[in-house]
Amino acid sequence: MENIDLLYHARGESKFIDDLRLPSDALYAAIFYSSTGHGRILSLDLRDALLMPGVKAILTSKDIPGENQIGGVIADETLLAEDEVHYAGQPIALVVAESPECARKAVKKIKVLFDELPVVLDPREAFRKGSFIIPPRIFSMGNTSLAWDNCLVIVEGRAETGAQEHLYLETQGSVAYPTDSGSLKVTSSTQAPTAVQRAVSRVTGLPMNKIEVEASRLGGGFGGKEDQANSFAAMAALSALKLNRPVKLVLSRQEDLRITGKRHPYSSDFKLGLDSEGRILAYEVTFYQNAGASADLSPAILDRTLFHCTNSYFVPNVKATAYSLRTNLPPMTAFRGFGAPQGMFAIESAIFKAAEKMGVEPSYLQEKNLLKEGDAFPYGQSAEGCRAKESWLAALETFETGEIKNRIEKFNRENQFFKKGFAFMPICFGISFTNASMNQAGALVHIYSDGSIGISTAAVEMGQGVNMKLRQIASAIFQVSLDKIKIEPANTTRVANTSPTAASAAADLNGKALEKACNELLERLLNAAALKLKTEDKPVIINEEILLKEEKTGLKWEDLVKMAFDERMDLTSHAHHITPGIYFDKLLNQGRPFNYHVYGTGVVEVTLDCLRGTYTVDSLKAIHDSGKPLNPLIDRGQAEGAAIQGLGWLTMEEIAYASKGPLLSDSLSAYKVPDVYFSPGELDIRFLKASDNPRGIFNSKAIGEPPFMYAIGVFFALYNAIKEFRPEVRMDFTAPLTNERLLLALYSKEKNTVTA
Ligand code: MTE
Ligand code: LUZ
Ligand code: MOS
Repeated sequence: MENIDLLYHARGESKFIDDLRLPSDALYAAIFYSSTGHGRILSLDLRDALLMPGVKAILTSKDIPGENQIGGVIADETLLAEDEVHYAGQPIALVVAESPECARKAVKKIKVLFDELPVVLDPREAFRKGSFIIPPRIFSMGNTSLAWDNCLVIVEGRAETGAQEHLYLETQGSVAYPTDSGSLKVTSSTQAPTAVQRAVSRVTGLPMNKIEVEASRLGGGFGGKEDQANSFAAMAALSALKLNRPVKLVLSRQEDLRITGKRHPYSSDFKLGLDSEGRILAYEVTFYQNAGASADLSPAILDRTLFHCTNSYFVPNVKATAYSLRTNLPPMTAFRGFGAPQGMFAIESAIFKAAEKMGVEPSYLQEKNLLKEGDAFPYGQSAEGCRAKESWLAALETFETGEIKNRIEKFNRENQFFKKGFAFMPICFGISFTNASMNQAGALVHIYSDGSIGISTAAVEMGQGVNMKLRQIASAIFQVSLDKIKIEPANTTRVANTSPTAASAAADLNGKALEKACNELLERLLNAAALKLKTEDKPVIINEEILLKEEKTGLKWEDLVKMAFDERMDLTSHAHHITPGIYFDKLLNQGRPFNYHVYGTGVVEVTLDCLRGTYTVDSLKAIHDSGKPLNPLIDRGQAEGAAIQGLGWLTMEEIAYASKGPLLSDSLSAYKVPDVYFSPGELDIRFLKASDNPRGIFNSKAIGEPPFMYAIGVFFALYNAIKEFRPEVRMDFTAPLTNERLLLALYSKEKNTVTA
């Protein structure tokens, strides 16, 4: 893979926050956090901790010069607790000391007394108590109450999905440096430098122009650093400002696991009605989102659940209600898919249940109801350039699914204690921040007098390859080699007022801004070349050479740049891009929120060991619509990584909290993610052919999140395998489907099961 970052990673040369060499006067912070899920702070005793040699200060909410507030969407989150704590892991105080070890030792000496208050961990219980983060959100189309009468089959049920830990390799962290004139420079492992800048400004009381935020690269973010890097940067900044020394705060793995929020657990009720031919006529669904103790990005995530509640199906009558509920868990946050996986899991559960009742295969219903060109989504937008059916048919043909099914049937006839299961998983994912104003980006391009190029955008490289894609764009426009192009770290002093690297849209948004800035410079250079060559015709650049009417002129890229410089031309350009034509009415819940949709069809095969409750994912295959991929190898890596991350969410990744709130799965011996042995035996994701996307950069489509959802097929393939062993079983749709749950499904005499 031609991706310069990978070389640095492989050689251990890439610098992450914890690798930064600090000045000798640097100090280190550690967080003292709540050990209980809910309580009033009766007393906080810092004396022993303050007496420790090396401890410079202990900061509490009283030391905050600005606002003790970091809530971005809703102002409901303190940086440091005041008199009450609302979740185990909630930061209460900051110890600043001469070494990280000293700071952590001192943290252990802090004594706190709580008056324990009732702890609510379950979103339905929070619902009964009326603990809403925001008023209910309802998307509707048609009229479901009238439609039920026309349905031959109606199924109802419940779908549950669990939390998920981001497990980025690099934990959260930040270094803050006091600079000239009361300013701060903050380096942060963040997906959102501008959000960090705002949070630091709010907490310190400094204006944004006195806070420079830089993000060089992340050891993964996966959404976990879209909002939640803010607090740790603000803590480092607060400490640096108070002590007037550089301060580093990097979480240990256990601190990160305990303090930070995860993917939102959801509990959902569904009701699906179909006609005699299996056409879906109506769908009602209610989502109970477990938001944790404060809003964070929950409202936006709730919206995306609603946007994706019908997945890639056309449903004429829909009523989807969503509640965001406050509980005593760490604030849940963005995670690859951003609420869509939870919404899609519910409708796939409903379809599975309907298929059971009708005695057909789920794939029969899935295929029958796929979106067609021009079909309306429940939010008013219609499917344009719809590739739902196209990818489905390509999957049937490419993977010879008929053969797979025959092979599986034969296997299941011949084996008593091993059973195979199979499932299709179509996906449809909308590209754009659902908050229209966030769909903007800037790019700053310098061509230096030696012909080398420096590019700044707000795109943060976190392993997804966006830097390589940006270099490719500039290289294609200027027709210069990749090694002439450097991507600078995202920095708020170079590109300001930016959106996070999120929503899979970084290459789209920043790439489009970059394209515009490069084209402007190219235009200037070509005009200069025409002047020099004394021609009315427009020269072109190909492979660093200037051509006129397809003839070489002898002028090379470097000569042209040098000449333009001598002519005192501006070799810098800045451009701003906004996604055209998107809008959304938040009262009517209608509009055109997405620039375009990504489609695809996954195909999954599993083998279940019915004695042990263990299984292997034999294959995960998909035909994925990535437009005309900017970089097919990077996109394949993204698709494979996303699918495996999804696989973990649905199967082995189980987060457990104690009844008072503390995280039980707070180490990597208690929380397992898929490794190479668990990965599908065959992982074969191919791109849908000839599928240009004029709305994307260079006809590409966003890739980061959509393939995550293929893994939902694994859940239903496993259910099919269980049914082969125990045909009468009727189960809840509860993910993750851990080995324990599988064994219960295979053998439990009790009703862990619900009847259809
Ligand atoms: N890939 C790697 N290696 N590391 C990451 O942290 N984050 C994912 C995805 N792929 C992530 C990743 C998420 S949640 C998103 S939104 C996109 O990358 C963001 O980057 P993009 O907009 O450039 O696709
Ligand atoms: N972040 C956000 C996202 O603020 N809005 C979104 O729509 C979104 N979608 C996916 C991932 N992050
Ligand atoms: Mo990704 S959840 O948009 O950071």
